[in-house]
Amino acid sequence: MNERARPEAVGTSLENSPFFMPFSMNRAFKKAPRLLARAEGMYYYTPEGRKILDGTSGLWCVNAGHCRKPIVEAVQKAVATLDFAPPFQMGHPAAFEFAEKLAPLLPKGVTRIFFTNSGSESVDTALKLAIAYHRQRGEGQRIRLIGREKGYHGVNFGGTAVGGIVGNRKIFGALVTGVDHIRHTHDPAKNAFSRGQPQHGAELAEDLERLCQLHDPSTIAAVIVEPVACSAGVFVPPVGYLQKLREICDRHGILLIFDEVINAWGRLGKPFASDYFGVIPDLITTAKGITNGTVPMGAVFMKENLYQAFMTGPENAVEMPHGYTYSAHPLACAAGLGTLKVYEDEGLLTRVGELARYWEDGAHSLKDCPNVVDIRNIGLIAAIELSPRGGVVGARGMDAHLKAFEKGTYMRVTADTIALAPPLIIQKSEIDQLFGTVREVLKTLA
Ligand code: PXG
Ligand code: PLP
Repeated sequence: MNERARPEAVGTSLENSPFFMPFSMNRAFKKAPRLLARAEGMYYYTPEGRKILDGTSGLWCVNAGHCRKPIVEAVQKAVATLDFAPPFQMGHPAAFEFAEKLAPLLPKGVTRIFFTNSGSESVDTALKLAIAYHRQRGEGQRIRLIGREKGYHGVNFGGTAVGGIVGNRKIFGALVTGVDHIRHTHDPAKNAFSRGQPQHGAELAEDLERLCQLHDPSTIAAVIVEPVACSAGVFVPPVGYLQKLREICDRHGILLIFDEVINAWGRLGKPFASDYFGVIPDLITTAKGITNGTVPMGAVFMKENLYQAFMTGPENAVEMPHGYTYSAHPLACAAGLGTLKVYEDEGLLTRVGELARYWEDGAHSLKDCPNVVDIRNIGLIAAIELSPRGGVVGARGMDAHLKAFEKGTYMRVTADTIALAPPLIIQKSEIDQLFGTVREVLKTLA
């Protein structure tokens, strides 16, 4: 066992730990910690050596499974060769090589790549790019940004502002001005227990036209949506919905941003959700699976015209005053190159196509379990929504999370919705195991 995996290396109590944990119940967690010490393939291992099936790819990011050798070795080699290189006015070969390898995977017409370090940074980068793009073209009045209710776009100011999860916004003040939101697409009365894309709701895209009329479309820079909204509880776009959003954006000269931080990297059986749904946005934001979660990295992919709009002034001027100290970090680029190799060698960006039906059947087999009010799925994603217990939102969901962990399964829960999205290397027997555990948990849950 490696050193980090030994219980005594962790200490006996975390109750007074100075670590302010992100998006966590700090006090409850520190009283009863759930620690992960190492990982391999489909599994985590606790400090005590318990084996835990990873039902949500870490946080939707470890698409190729854990501690994959080509990725680990690429990072090890990189860290011993070039620890850091300044990304402003300087470069290093792996950054250009990674961009070169990514480009052929991108949807048609999407050609240029800006590197960041997270999904949140990708989102704020894309929003800034959208506003600046319009200004470059003499449409400086296009400053409004439109998000969607229930959307999650990370936690920086721009992403929080266009985000539509109330609990993530309400304590942070005015955020960013000039932001509005279209309606979400969740309609359980018509679409509960849909398999894949719901049939009803394409017309909800018309809500964008309403905001265009309200604000004057010539003031709107961009619309940002997750093709499949994951964090808020997995909301799959109704048939025809994304196509309609694209049409309305085109009609009014508005940029369409797909936030594919989770949707990309084979999760739906294609490299990008844009490929899966056949709708190509102007910008794509991503992170997570771009390095298999090994080293933090994000990226914004954009159409050629966006890039070219910036390549107009004198050649000895900085074209875009934006970037991060760690943009295209050498370790992240190495991890990304190793990740692409695993994805390619194992066909992982399309493997879900073969598994999706089996996965869907497994998910919907839970329909008769107690307290299940909806099941949603697409690609290798499933959500099992439970009714809240005694009106207390999240209590039953948290119990499910804890019970599953006792039974050797990690699964992400948001409020009372269980969200499953395992590594794309999962075997059918492990799909059975995962849904089997969820069934057992649901049966014993008060
Ligand atoms: N956009 C989308 C669509 C995301 O899903 C982000 C932006 C932000 O990425 P970073 O790397 O800054 O976290 C995300 C991240 C969950 C969960 O349990 C989802 C995310 C992050 C943490 C938890 O649903 N998504
Ligand atoms: N704050 C200060 C004072 C800085 O000097 C920098 C970067 O140089 C930043 C914030 C931004 O940090 P990063 O580039 O890692 O996002």
